[in-house]
Amino acid sequence: MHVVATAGHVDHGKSALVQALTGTDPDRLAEEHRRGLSIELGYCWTSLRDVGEVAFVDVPGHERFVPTMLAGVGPVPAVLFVVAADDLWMPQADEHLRVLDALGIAHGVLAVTRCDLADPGPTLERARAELARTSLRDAATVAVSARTGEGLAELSRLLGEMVRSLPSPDHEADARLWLDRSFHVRGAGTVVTGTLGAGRVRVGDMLSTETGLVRVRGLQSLGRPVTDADAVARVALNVVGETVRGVGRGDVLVTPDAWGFTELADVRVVGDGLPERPLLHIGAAQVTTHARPLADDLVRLRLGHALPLRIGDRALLRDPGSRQVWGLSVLDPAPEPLRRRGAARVVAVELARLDGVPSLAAEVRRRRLVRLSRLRRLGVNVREAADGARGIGVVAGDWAVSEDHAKALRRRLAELVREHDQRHPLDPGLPVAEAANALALPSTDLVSALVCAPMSESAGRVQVQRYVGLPDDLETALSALERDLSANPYAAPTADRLRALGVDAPAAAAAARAGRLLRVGDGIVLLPGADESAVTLLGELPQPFTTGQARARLGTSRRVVLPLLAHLDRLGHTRRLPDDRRTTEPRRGETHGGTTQEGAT
Ligand SMILES: Nc1nc2c(ncn2[C@@H]2O[C@H](COP(=O)(O)OP(=O)(O)OP(=O)(O)O)[C@@H](O)[C@H]2O)c(=O)[nH]1
Ligand SMILES: [Mg+2]
Repeated sequence: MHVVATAGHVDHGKSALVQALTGTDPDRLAEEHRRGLSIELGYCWTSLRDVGEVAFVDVPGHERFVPTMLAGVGPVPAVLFVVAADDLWMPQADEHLRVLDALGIAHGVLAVTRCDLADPGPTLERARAELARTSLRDAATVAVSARTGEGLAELSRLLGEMVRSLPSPDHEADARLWLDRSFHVRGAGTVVTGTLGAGRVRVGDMLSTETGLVRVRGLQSLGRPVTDADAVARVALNVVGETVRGVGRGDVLVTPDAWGFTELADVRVVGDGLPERPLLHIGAAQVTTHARPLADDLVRLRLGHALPLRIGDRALLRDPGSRQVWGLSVLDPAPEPLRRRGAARVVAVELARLDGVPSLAAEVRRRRLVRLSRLRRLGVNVREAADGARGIGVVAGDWAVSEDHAKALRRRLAELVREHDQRHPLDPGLPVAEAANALALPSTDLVSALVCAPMSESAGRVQVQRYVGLPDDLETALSALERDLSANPYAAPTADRLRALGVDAPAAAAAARAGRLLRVGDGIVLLPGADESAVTLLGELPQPFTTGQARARLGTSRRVVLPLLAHLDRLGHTRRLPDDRRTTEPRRGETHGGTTQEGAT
């Protein structure tokens, strides 16, 4: 099934056209017939040749019913835009078009209707020019008359072509059903209807609301009882459960445990002049918000009530007073509260790097220590975590630690073990539980996963192998260097600093042999692993990158970056081009870029 919403100015012929296409009048209410206009959303369907069933959500055009229109188009991926041949380009045509553009709806057909009343030419030209400036620029156009039937066959053909070009929804995805209607049926109880945008619903399913669970007792699609329905679909659900009462338009039913309901979201907004309290429209929901600007186009929204949002969700902000709209994409539906001064600035810098495509590596890196189940609820495909995806240092059970954070934790763990052994020379080895505590880690499995040479774990304790041959004064010097470099990993100690610590060339060589220092060039030493993490950081630069860009990304000087890049070239991690720029080379078993959508098989 495909679902198409209508759009267009009041009284321009949307409902008449839907009726001509489907044989059903979308205006169900007596009041709608009396007043000759649509008030509520109308639902009809037909079967198109080579395409199958197409359901229409017919929206009202009157300016007072724009929120209803938004509930209608919100969850629907395609639109039939209707303009009357015998009228001008009107305000709600304009407003509806701005809404569709802000939502990024790119699939549509433009029908200039009532062509029995006037020459459709001028209207067609004007409407095409308006659409050309929006996401609907590629919409096919046709002149029709609901009265005489002219152009209807062509409209059906174009609609069929358009819906066939829609991306096919993922039936295995987690279900999210935005409700646009609820009513009571004697003998059955509560029935809710909505557009299923992703996933599948079945009779017997349990679904979550914000406050509890409901059970799907019966299911109808296009007026017929069915046992299951796959997205995209119009569905009517007979639901039972304690939280059923009061469920209606704007509520949402989702696969239990697969979504996070959030009252806070960091978003990227398109357009200027966002007021402090815009309304958020997503799916068929409308909630009040408080918008806190973070930087440029980045905003933190506090929602009037919680919604199941995911990274990459498109939505709309609207100022009902000025009728202005802003499109948004969700970057982070689970941000940390801004507690410290200057926190907003730090968050804005992080958000500026995000593009609304859920990325496991990026999310683990910015959150440092995170539950994979939490990331999954945000729409991140976490299956790659098991295969050691780039940017992830350690995975233990449900927990993932970023590469950088894992490195810092390992260093600190080794220090803790050495401190412990100094205090308790007869009882060497730090108990794993104590280590978890000292490192503020939520599970001892994480400690075990962090243990690597020169550390080892046995009998519930972490041991550090003693280095033979490294004199005590060199150990002291190395501790000082480890402290320096853990604060600033690419600021290699200067010759003066090394001299002051008594680390001459033979001492540096001995430390390097013992795996305690990494020598990347003459007199340039870093901590082991600094080369690996440099590759990760450089991989994030636009490729190819210059030496200057590499220096800035690593926050270091030419003195360090030149030998470091040469070292990476030698290891095959980077490749130097004839113009002296470089690219990072994909690590074995990995490809560049390429994120997989959640649930894709
Ligand atoms: N002559 C002629 N009249 C039409 C045609 N299509 C619609 N109409 C008339 O135009 C008027 C408005 O049609 P509707 O289909 O109710 O318009 P609408 O866009 O659904 O209006 P709202 O839902 O209120 O926004 C009605 O009186 C229809 O009979 C057409 O192709 N030719
Ligand atoms: Mg209508």
